[in-house]
Amino acid sequence: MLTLYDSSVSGNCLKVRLLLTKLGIEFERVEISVRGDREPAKRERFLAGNPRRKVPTVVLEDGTSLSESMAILLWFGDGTRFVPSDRLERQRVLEWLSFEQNNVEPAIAVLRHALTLAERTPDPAVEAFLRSRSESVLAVMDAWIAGREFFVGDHETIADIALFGYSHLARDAGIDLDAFGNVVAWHERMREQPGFVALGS
Ligand SMILES: N[C@@H](CCC(=O)N[C@@H](CS)C(=O)NCC(=O)O)C(=O)O
Repeated sequence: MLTLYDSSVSGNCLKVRLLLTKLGIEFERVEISVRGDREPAKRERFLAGNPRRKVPTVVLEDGTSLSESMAILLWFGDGTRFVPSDRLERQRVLEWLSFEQNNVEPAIAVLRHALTLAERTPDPAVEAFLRSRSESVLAVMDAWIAGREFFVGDHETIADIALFGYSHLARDAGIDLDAFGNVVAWHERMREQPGFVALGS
């Protein structure tokens, strides 16, 4: 069975749990604290096969380790309904995966972490900058998803799973998510999709 080095508070890990669950792939979860080294022995085992030192990390049955949520989504999603075979649709999926890593995650995930998980409160200027960045990325998403059911094509893909990971946690980052009604409606649609799992479950 696969092992997923996981964190129940991480949107990056949720992305991987969502896809594995939707694909019916069984996995064993090993919870790694993202707040510090509370269980040194477990952390040592995790770090031994993990050069990037981050969760999520998946270890396959043969010991091969996979990291970076986007790359893991592609690894398991390729050849399934979650990654389009059409070249242009695949391109669109990759564009949204890059957007998520370059824009959504560095704004919403970092602000959420600073406000809810970090030991020190952020500098007000940094907080204001991250809030403004978060609102900008949500505005981009809101404009794209208006009049669409999903980010690419007519059904859920790994682009939706990736973007859901942190955008649905924007309220934890103190963002008024209701200002982005199309995104909120898409979040509801995502919760209705087969195999949905919530953060913390
Ligand atoms: N770009 C990576 C980011 C991974 C990442 O930052 N993971 C965080 C949890 S969300 C982590 O491992 N934090 C613990 C640490 O840095 O020690 C991905 O998408 O998987």
